[in-house]
Amino acid sequence: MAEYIKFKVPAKQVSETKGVGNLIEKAEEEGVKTAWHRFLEQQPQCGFGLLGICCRNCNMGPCRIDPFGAGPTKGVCGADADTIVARNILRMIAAGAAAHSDHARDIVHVFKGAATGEFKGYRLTDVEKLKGLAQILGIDIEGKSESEIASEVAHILELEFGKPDDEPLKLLMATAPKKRIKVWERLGVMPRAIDREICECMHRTHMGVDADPASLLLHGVRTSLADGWSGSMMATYLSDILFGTPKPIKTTANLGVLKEDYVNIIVHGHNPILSMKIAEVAQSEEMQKLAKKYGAKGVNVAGMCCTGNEVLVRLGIPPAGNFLMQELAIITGAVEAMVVDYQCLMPSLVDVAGCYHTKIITTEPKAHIPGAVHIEFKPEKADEIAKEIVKIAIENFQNRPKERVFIPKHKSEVVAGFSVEAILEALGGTLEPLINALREGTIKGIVGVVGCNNPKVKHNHSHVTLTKELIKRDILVVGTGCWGIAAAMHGLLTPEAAKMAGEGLRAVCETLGIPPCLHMGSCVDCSRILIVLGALAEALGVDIPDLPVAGSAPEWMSEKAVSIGTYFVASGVFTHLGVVPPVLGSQKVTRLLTDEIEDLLGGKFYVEPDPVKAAETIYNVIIEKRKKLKWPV
Ligand code: XCC
Ligand code: SF4
Repeated sequence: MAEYIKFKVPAKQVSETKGVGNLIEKAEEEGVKTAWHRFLEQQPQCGFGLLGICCRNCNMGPCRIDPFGAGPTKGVCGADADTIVARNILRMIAAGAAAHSDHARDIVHVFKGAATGEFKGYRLTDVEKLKGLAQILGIDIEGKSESEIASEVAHILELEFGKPDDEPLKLLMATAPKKRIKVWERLGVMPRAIDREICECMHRTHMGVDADPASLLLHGVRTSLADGWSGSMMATYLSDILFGTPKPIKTTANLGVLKEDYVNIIVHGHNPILSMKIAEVAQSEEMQKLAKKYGAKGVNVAGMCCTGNEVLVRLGIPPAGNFLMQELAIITGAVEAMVVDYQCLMPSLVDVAGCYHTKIITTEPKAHIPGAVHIEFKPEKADEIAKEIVKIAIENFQNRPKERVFIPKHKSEVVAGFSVEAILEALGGTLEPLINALREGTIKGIVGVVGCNNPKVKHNHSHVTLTKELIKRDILVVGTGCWGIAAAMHGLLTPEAAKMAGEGLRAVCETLGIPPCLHMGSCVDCSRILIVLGALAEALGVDIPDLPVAGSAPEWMSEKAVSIGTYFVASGVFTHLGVVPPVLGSQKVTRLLTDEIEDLLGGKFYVEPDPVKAAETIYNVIIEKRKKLKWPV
């Protein structure tokens, strides 16, 4: 249904990415609203919310603190701005950690079923990685079958969620550097069980429990550590074992990957369990034939957001866009089905799809969208269900409004799939060449750039600008999530992009034949960045805060990003945020997060919306770290 569009979007100015502006214009002509339109309708956004000083945690409220000090300074219960801001942030961390880790839980379930042979559609693909994981978890693998080893691994990992004792998380103990573990032990923030820490966040923030901002934030640290070093880590490990550890793979990215004469299916969400199947089934001869019967040349699968990254790094499925482009893909008029699992799915997809022929297919019992077709995915019937979904898409091809199809032609070449294993292989099997390049200063440092899009920021502008500014300064950029897709669409993920890098980084990239920006996968794959950091620190005999590294989330929006940012900081990383988090209502919390936390954990947050300034500061931080290591600057 066409809608009245109250505010027009300055289409050519809201994005750095080619094709986006054209589709926003098309949307307006056709009476379709996008996130940018709704963002304008939301202006001005609530000042209390932006500052983090509204509380709805009990029904004496909602309570708001007057940021100017003239009105109320406390809620009905007496909670002040510090308590309220800290509690709100803790709840964001809890939600983010829950999203990542619940995703991990689903993967463990399938992994276990693959191990026992119960889920016939899945198998253990990377057995080397399975054995490696078993060994670091302390499992004796001598004489055991793959299935036995996997079952034991699954048993330990299942317990990570809810084991009843106070022992630290096993996967964290197996993967985090010893020096870090000591720091966390001293602070009393070693996580015990993933669900428990998340549950405790909810308990502490309930009316009348924890009122001390420092204590609240430290629990946030603990919860985020459970996410990074166990929940997300587990999702990465097990996805690699099930579907293969990513290796460099070539494809293209941007809306131009949609094909006019083909049935286009977009997989969107986060979990690879279904998206990998859809990609596999869609490419089968049977489905390609069926598509021809319906007048198409075949079936084309494209990705969106992180499930898009999962199939990109393993199968070379081209991403059609990142977070803010999900509606635009439908607005092309050329998408027969968008198959979603969970996280980062705008409920508006159904409204937009209503103006075209696209079917939005939800598949997860925990993620329904009113108006979507719901086909519940069950791993025991993976192939059947994937087939059913692909068929629906194919049959929908005949309903495509041909006269309204417009696919922007733009797409860029991409090499993605840099797992830690792939990076090691590119380096010739050891970290030594990278360490030497860092030590000599050929590469000045490494920055992990991750995270979303946010209409508060010019779409992809901060991702791309910050990245270019960093590589120009001989800083190797690694990253995940929607950053990865932004970098892909802007040509930063090709070996040729080395031309945009400083002399030193350029030489290293050219010798190794790698891009100056390495796409490591989806958001849960930020765990791969942790592994790299840990390995570098251990190899150099230092702790992570000593390394010339930093993190950045230039356009973040999701609560998962808050959890990621926090575990980066807790792991000792200087972490830049390009969008202001809702903490400014409390000077105390702001100071804790952007300053004092560094004394405790070695990392801290740094907030700067301007990507050029941010790059400059990050560079300076890296130079300081180099000086402390007595490395040339
Ligand atoms: Fe953010 Fe994580 Fe979502 Fe993209 S998909 S919008 S969380 S970057 Ni992972
Ligand atoms: Fe208000 Fe306190 Fe209730 Fe929050 S917990 S809504 S501040 S009374």
